[in-house]
Amino acid sequence: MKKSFYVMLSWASIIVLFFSSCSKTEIPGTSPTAGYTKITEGYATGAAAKVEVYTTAPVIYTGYTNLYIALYDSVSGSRIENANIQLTPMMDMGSMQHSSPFENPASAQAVNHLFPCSVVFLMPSAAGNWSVSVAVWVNGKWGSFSFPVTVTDPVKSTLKSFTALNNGTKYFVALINPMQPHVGINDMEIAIYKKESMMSYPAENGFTVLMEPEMPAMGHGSPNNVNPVAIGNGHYKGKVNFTMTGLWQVNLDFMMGADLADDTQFFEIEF
Ligand SMILES: [Cu+2]
Repeated sequence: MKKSFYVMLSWASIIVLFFSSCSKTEIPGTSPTAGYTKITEGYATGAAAKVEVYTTAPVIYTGYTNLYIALYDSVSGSRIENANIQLTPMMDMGSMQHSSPFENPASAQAVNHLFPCSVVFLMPSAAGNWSVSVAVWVNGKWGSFSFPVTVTDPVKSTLKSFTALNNGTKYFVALINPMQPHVGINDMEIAIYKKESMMSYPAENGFTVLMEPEMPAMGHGSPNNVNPVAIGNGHYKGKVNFTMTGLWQVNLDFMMGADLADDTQFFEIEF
């Protein structure tokens, strides 16, 4: 009886050790940033936090860019899983500065140890110098870390803009999906932002989007497309059907209520 009690006790301690070691170290091969590129790291000194910034690809292109922030306690080195993060993207063009659309992490709680956020870089670094400042609040302490970003124009633009016919306001439209297009039905996602000022680009949920893909070289379209509809935070989701490989032109019309805002924009997608 006594022996089995000690056996149980030792099993219990092994189980406790197993789980406590799991929470501190990551099992090799399951790193939350596996396949990502670390573009920079530094310290948000006042918050006693080390900041690492990751992207899904080594090159940052003009347009919608997912960023993943990892935070560590700068003393103990352990991960910080709860923090408020505020991004401030800025482009210095010499004679003037402007910001860009961005999305802070949706929650103060890390998702798989990371804080997902995004910046829509409006132009390539050839036109000026981009920087992103990351302000961090951890346990009531504040600090910030700023880093430069090199932005390159992609071969096929994933960022369009237009001045709306109905209200004269400038809007930016960023292509988010499909990024890996294939023959058949693809997820279609765009995000739309309003240029309120040089420093303010709020998400715009008020458009009705009509989408029509076509193959310009062959003069045909495709059936069974689903127009992107607003799902919040300026994002619009639908389905685009590519019936064959080649160059597709995805035409987009933007309506606001009964008014046409723009019918000149399209994304070229080639695969
Ligand atoms: Cu600029």
